[in-house]
Amino acid sequence: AAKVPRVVSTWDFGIGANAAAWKVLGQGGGALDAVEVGARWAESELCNPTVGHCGNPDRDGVLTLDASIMDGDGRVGAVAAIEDILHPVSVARKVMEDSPHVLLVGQGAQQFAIEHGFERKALLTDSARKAWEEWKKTSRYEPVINAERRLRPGDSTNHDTLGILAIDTRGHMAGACTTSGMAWKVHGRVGDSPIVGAGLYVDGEVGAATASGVGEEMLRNAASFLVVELMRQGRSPAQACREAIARVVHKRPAASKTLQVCFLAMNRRGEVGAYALHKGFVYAMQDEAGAHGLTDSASIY
Ligand code: SD4
Repeated sequence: AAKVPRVVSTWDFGIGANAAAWKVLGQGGGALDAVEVGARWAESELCNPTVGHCGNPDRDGVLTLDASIMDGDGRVGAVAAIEDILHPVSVARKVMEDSPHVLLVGQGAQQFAIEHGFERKALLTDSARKAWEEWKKTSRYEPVINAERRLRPGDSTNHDTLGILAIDTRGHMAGACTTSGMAWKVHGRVGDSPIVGAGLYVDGEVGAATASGVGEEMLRNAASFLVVELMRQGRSPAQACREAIARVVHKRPAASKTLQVCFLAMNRRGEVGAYALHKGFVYAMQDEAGAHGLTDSASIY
């Protein structure tokens, strides 16, 4: 495994998440702490309608958050459809470390968070509420490809995920994923991000993968697990992501033309690759050479 620290994150806001994570990684800190710090940055420091506390709500006007965190040694924790808790990724870590479980949902997840010292706080912003009121006029659920790149509050954004993968100075890997899910989703809908192997998977002996885009496609294909298993069989991160995209297309060729799916992966040697269904997916990388800005992912369409 690489002993060179490196962190990669999805979308433009990955730059900020990496910078936060690097404060840990760059000083010899662990990958697990680094990805949590990076995801926390996205959950609270960032304010756009695509992730965390400024996220757009579901069709009933309720903001529900999904998050997961996974260590290269196989430990994992997640929360799904949690409401009014600012840092779902940290609740996910508590589930991993302070409970015998892997996944808590909804009310129970919120109760667990409060019992572990998290503050309950109404999160829906005024601009997200206004965007929802605007959306209700038509009430059409039509995910917009690459909505993550439109960063103005109130834009009709429809994807919402930060995925972050890291390797530390000891060659240890970890990943995290945090999201407000698809805007205007049905209340109770859970995406890929908190589901182990769908939106995130890490195996320290092989590598790590995370996903963004319309989560139903990742759920259908256990997609992040698929990417890691393909790397296990010898594919490079980019080849593994490409093959997983091909699987998505093979399963649902018509739907694949209108929705976005993106994979980002890093193997244990620190090599990074990505692939998307549609043009426009970008990711950010940071390591000892500095922040590398944004890299355009290859895509099928
Ligand atoms: C979901 N995969 O809940 C998330 C949304 C997303 O970029 O990734 N947006 O389906």
